[in-house]
Amino acid sequence: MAEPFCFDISKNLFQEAKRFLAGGVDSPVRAFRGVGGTPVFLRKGQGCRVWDEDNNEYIDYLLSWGPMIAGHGNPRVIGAMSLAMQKGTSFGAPTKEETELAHMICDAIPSMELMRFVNSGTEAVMSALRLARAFTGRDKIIKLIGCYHGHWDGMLVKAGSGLATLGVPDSAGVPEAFAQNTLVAPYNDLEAIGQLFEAYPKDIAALIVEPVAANMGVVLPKPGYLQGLRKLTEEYGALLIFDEVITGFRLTYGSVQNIYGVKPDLLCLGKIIGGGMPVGAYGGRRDIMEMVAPDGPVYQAGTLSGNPVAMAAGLVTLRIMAEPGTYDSMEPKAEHLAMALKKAADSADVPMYVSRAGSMFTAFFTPQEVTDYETAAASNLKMYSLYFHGMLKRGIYIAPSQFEACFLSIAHGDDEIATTIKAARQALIDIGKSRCA
Ligand code: KE4
Repeated sequence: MAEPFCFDISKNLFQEAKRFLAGGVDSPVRAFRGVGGTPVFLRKGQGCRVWDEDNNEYIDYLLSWGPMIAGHGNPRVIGAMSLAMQKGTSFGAPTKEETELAHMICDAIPSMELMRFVNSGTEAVMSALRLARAFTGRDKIIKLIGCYHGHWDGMLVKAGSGLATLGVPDSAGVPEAFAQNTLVAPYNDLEAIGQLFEAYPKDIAALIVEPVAANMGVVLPKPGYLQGLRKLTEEYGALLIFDEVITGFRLTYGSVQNIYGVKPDLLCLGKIIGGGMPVGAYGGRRDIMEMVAPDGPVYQAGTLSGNPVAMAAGLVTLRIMAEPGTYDSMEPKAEHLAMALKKAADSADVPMYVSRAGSMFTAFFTPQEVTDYETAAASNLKMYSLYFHGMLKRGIYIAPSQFEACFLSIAHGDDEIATTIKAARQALIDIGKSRCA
């Protein structure tokens, strides 16, 4: 029997962190509030594995919330970053690497005619929304309940991710005036979107959507949903914005549009295109993007936007993912794992609905299909907490929230999948017993 995991050093580090960092963390969902307990402090990652400060080893399905699709410490990525660093880490001036990465992204995503790099997904979203308002001359934005688009004021309305985790549908500090310009509707409900457009036929600048949602857990668009959003936005003169900060280069080499055939007017990226470095991007129709300064009147700027080290990490990560067989190698592993989790839950008499899109998935602790935030929120969060800690103490690191996704990388091998399934079987048996107890 392996030694039980000890978390003493992480616990001490968390107490120290809370002296200087708000909540002891630099992003709320990391604080384990959604699952209880204290966060483990990670010190190293290699491939699909991470180690904490107590030297516990985990198979990592968080992958920094998605970016590490090429695995932690990928030697090709690290090598490119090292070379870039030796030449200078930031110039605040154009470099050819920005053009190279933008060219790769535009080649991979049909709707991406012109784009710009920023430093986070939040920046990408807030810039795209400012641009949409300028292009249409309208103020209102539609977002879907349970989708998360970063922490820009206008998007902190019935958001997903950490806000859903914290059970705080809105954020303090957001002026009512901001919230009034943000209209919300349930995901996967076209009728509700039609009603909003009928109510505000000439006021809506854009509808922003995670085309495959991942911030209420993974929730797939119903057949025809994205096509319906495209039709309604065109009919009423509003822009359609795909927030693909998570799905960009996650489900395929490019965008969800490459799978579903629906082209947005603007698209936001992040995470994978930075290969673990801070990068976001927004872009789309050239006639819209040409409104961005210095060509047009929409101002947006950033000291470290497109910095050489981040560009190097992104370039090599996309080159790796462009190689034949990368996405195909992850698909069967993800499918096998998702099916095995469901089978293990059924055997343990634990209610579970597993929702998967390519190499990302969520195990919802609910007997019903999850199609929107309401059905996601009906999950048994106590069971999820037991599952999270049951997996953690068996060396499997998953998202510390029911309302997030788990991710595979190209470094996850069959052995890791088998180990994960074995751990899940044991964790779910424990839950089954506790529920029966
Ligand atoms: P960032 O500003 O965190 O780089 O991106 C914001 C964002 C925008 N759009 C989507 C679809 C996103 O998922 C995100 C950020 N994702 C969360 C996890 N679901 C980041 C993790 C965190 O907040 O700590």
